[in-house]
Amino acid sequence: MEINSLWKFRVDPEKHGESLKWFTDFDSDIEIAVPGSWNEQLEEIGLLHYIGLAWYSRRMFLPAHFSGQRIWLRIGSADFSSKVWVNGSFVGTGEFGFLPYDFEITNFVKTGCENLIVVAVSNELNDDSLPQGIKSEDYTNDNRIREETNPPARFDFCPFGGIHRPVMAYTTPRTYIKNLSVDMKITLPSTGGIGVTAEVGGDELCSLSVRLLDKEGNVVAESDPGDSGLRRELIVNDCRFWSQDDPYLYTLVANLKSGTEFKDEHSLEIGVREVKIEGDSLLLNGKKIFLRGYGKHEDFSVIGRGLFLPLTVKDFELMKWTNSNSFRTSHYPYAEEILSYADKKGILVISEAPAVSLDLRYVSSKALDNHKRFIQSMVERDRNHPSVIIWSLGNEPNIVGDQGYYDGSGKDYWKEIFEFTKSLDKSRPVTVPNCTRAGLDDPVFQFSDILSINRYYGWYEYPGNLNLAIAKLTRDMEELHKRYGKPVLVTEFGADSLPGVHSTSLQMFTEEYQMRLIEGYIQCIESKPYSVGEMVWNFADFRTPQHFRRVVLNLKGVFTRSREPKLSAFKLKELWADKRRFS
Ligand code: GCB
Repeated sequence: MEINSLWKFRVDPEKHGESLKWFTDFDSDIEIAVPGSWNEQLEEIGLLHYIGLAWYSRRMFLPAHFSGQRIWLRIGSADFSSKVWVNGSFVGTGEFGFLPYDFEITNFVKTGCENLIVVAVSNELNDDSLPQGIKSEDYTNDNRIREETNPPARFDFCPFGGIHRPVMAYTTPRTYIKNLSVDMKITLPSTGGIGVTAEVGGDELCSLSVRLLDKEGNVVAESDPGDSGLRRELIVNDCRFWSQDDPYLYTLVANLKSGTEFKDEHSLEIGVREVKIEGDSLLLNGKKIFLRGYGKHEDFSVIGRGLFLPLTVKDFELMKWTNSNSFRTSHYPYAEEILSYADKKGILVISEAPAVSLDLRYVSSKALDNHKRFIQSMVERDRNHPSVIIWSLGNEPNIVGDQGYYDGSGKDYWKEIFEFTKSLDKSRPVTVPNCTRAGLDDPVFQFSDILSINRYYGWYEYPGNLNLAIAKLTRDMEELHKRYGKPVLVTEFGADSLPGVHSTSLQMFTEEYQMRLIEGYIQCIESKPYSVGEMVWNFADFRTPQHFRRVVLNLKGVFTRSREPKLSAFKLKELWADKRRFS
């Protein structure tokens, strides 16, 4: 049962709501739509740049037939943290943004009547949070006052606040399937090996059985009914592998029993596929692939970072229209609905943890622990999506160019993060995009399976000079590959452009300049045998904190914020139609 639409809303800049017991409800005439950010919806009451606490409340009617089962409340995401009360009782905390939280509320609710949900959401960040926060004083202390943004942020996207993904109430049986984790191994030409492990909630001893259905509903493989335990393995002969050209999904049905008694059943769409790095190549089902795509954001006018499915449909159509095959969820995990859509549409995804511009000088053991726990939840949430082919564990560490980063602290930090991720999932390559300022000695390269670089030659460095830009890009790529001997992926490159501004000669901010820079980069990247992809920054213009470098939006979109194509979109469509390099 979705609990979206309009919620009562009240900001709490003084943070006195808890002592005033607002969790038992509060007075307010203001309403806000969920999912959606408060920033643009409620700009007129002063919330465009608001950083702080805000309270949401809503009554939900729970039908009588919910009784006798476990009742859950799920918040798809509330950024960047939240606390939840039901009928005045505290039920839990959503520690991280961008990820869902499920709270069991069985003992706090009554069925057949209305129940009160109150959520306090904060978009404040600090040194230990993910993403890491920054204060105005930090800029002053570092002598970087010209870099200060308003609101202060370590990253170049709006720190939208609010409940951003759907809120739901649902039931499970007392003994239930808590989690299903699917792993696979393929044998060419057409055998699929699928492993399924279930985690069970409740105290009964259970066993799992699974069956796999094709699109027509035929059972193509099933587990042996005599087996016990919570792990099952299936072999699928003549398996139709999932790929970007044929995103075929099977339905996996998992059934839980205690003795002979049925307990729970769950179904999941899965794609059978395998991702590998071999030498300088990225392989999907043993075949070389090359990523042609974008860095994106969850960002749109008015709704902010809120999930808006019409936009998801439109964006995927536009990605296909430009002949792209992939995107990176810069700089945080996107809504599950978007990943499921990528599974269906055959779009390849790099899913990213929100460790953006991590400043190791301020990192404590708590921050490291938070980073690891975030990755664990992200992997648990997204590991069954065939579209997710690479994990990105952060973006552009050491953007401040701190020397201490190279003397061990950066290396120790990233070693632990990479090893931890590999211990959770060995089936996907892992990477962290590096920035120019951190340079080619960045410790992330030692641990990454793919060397990812974000480069802005021709924009922040060597502005307006495309020849020099391409020469510098070439030098970085060659040197990187020589030093580390791994495939190279250019995860970001681009230029701002103001739609409708044109010039016959090279001139920054024109549509032509953006187009020619993108074209030059693509020609260079695609000429290197060790490169495995290019992702243009950005798919669409997006809102970002105030700074003299930005005219309200970051304008590096190939599409405007409302999704009209700029010249570069037509150029990409043409360049990416050419598949010769990969046939
Ligand atoms: C970057 C960041 C991205 C920014 C981009 C830019 O390197 O990864 O978050 O938006 O540069 O446009 O400056």
